[in-house]
Amino acid sequence: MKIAIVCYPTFGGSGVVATELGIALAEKGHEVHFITYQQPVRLDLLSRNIYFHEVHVPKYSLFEYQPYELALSSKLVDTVKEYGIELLHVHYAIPHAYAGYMAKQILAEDGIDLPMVTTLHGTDITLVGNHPFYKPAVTFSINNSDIVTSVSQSLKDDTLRLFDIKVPIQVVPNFIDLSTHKSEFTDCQRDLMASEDELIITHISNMRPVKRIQDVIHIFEAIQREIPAKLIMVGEGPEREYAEHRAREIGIADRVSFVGNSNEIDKILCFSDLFLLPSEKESFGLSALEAMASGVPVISSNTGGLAEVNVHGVTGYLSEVGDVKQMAKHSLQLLSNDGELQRFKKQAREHAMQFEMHKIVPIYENLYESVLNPV
Ligand code: GMT
Repeated sequence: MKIAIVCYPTFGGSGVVATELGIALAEKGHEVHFITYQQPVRLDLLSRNIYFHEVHVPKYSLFEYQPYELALSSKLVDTVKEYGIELLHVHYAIPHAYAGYMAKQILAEDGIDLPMVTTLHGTDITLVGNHPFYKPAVTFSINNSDIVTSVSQSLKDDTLRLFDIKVPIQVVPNFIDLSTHKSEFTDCQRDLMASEDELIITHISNMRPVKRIQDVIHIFEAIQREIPAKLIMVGEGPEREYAEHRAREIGIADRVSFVGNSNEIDKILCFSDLFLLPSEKESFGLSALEAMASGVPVISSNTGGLAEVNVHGVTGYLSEVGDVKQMAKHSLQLLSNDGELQRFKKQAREHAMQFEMHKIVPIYENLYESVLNPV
């Protein structure tokens, strides 16, 4: 199949999932065209069957807001015509499904049918898309997609509750390539980050308010009072500065490392003992799955789809959003009992296998087939 994938190219769950899906499809022999404004961060362009088409938005001083959707729709039309693309898969409804719909209509004028698969990822539904300023356009573009998928049952439920949806939504969970996440913990260079007696706690996110990274700092503060430990904060975002300030204010700055965005997530997770994800909202929690795949138990909130990924009492623990005290208690329970910690590490990795890439990618392929060759 010749497939166009539209996604956000930056660090963030939806872009990561879209990129990994494209790579997996290309490895299976499909021709995959990424169409976005920048090369996706996890994309290696030297792979076979992979193309990248950059969307340029020419700046014009009349416009206070440059029309990205328009440029994206035009790029889609041109790329589909030039490469004979058969199917479009857009990740994150805003504005991708809307731009995709426009491209579909323009191509239809030339007698070209371009089926569109829209994957809903989270805040496109629960936070941004739900805003009255966007809602009619988001509802319209979901209802006019040929196939709609959501990354968790919880996100599907939210979509049906918040929007007037007239088409079926299929749940296709996010996935992980387990071969890139090592299962043993001997060669991870943990001495780079901590001394022998210290445990390593990790948080990875794009540090937006929805991630509640101030909770991460407070949970860690309680942990390190009882147990020698270090906290590694991976990612960049608007809340980082405040969290750094808070760590200094409560006197734990020397135990917290903010390392910025990283392409070596698997390396960092390899030497981590516990992963913290106390988010306000999380439709799936890809970073929690990545942690589990590396055998790192997860202490998380119980919002959205997190309970579909992190199993309470098996792969980690879940608490109400904002219940920092209980999250710290659960963390200490695990970290202070090595037998228990090892058991949870093993269980986390085992559970992550349910989301193994080779189980999930064929679901997308079957959906593509069903729309290209309906019975
Ligand atoms: O940051 C992104 O690019 C997407 C991001 C978001 O804000 O919507 O993440 C969402 O999609 C991920 C991949 O499907 C999920 O793992 C995240 O849980 C989800 N984030 C939220 O729902 C807050």
